[in-house]
Amino acid sequence: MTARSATVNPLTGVRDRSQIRADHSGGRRMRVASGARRRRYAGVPGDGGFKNIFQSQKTLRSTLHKDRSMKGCSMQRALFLLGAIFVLASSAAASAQTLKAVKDRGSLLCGVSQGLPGFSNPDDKGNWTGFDVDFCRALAAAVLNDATKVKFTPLSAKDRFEPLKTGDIDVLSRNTTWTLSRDVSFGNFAGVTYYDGQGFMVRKALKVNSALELNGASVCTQTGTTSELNLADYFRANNMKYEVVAFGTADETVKAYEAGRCDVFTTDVSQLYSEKLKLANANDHVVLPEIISKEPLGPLVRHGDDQWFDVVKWTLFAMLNAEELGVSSKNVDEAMKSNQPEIRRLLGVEGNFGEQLGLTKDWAVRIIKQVGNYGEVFDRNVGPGSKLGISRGVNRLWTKGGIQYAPPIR
Ligand SMILES: N[C@@H](CCC(=O)N[C@@H](CS)C(=O)NCC(=O)O)C(=O)O
Repeated sequence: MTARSATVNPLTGVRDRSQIRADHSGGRRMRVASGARRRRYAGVPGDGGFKNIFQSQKTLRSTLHKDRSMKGCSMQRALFLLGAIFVLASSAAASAQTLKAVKDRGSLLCGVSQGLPGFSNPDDKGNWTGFDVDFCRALAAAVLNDATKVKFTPLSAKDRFEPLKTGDIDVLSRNTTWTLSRDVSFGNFAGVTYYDGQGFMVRKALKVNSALELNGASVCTQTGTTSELNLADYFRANNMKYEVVAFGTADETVKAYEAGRCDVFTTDVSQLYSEKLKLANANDHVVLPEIISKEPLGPLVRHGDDQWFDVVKWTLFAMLNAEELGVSSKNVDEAMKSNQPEIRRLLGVEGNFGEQLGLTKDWAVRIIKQVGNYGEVFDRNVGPGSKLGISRGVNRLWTKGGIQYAPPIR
């Protein structure tokens, strides 16, 4: 294998993806797979799901059009169509009122993963904790003035999108990668809470130093994820053979890997670090240096509800802006007395920004006080001082060399 160059990816402290690309074009000897056995992938994870209301209305319009051209259209049919229009119109109205529904209910319904330490995991007392969990807590603090008023629904990768459509959850905060097809089919991504990338974990005993040495390996992964799709791309692009062993839940995937049913475990790198904590002998395993994809993870809301979309977006932006302005859970009361205009606007001392969102003046104060700014949430759950020990990398603020950047409050 060619010697790897030492450029380090700030995301994970390992080699940079762009460098991997450069290496590929730099004359690396490709393995040529003879008769590569490949699984065919039919489409995006969970694809073929539901249509949104806009699509349904288009279908309805074309139905109406055809109907008009039909002679002898019965009264019954006209009534049926009118009824259908009414149902569509009222479901559009319902989906546009999530903020009101959350306020009326007095709790937020938040979809999370089924158990991913550092991101969303119940503790010994059954309280949900983690980075994705804290985002929902921040949202509840902003809307309900109580970060504890959240009902968490654990969802598998494959089943995570449907509950958003049916209204069983108000927001999906579950290490979900923002992709074009998900954006079109499943809802609106409210931003990127965590910039991630996909990696590989292997047993140290295999003495593998690079993903490019994995020709012929069996790889464990979870169904309904971008990981499955990227895996196929990566091995194809590098002319390597592999066998995929896919499972419906993270626990099954990790157990299978630990039991030796596959040589490699692949998912987003943050999740590799998280799942590694579940292994009996974590030190016997190593995360390989390659990052094979972009995985911008963020919260997802239903299509057709701009007000709620704004509330979720600005909850994230408030946390980022607070960090940028040096406002934290520890000094927020003091910061209220600041004469810096940006701090005054963030904390509702000046302007009516909370009201514009359908909240109250002190919406951001509540987020910061009850949950913390972005940096506090990162450090507490996944940062170097936590069990996961992930360096901030590209998730540092843009003012600190990273790519986390929030629009201004004004
Ligand atoms: N970010 C990727 C992967 C997400 C994913 O579900 N990864 C698995 C990797 S183990 C996971 O987090 N499982 C946790 C669970 O099912 O609770 C995606 O959106 O498709």
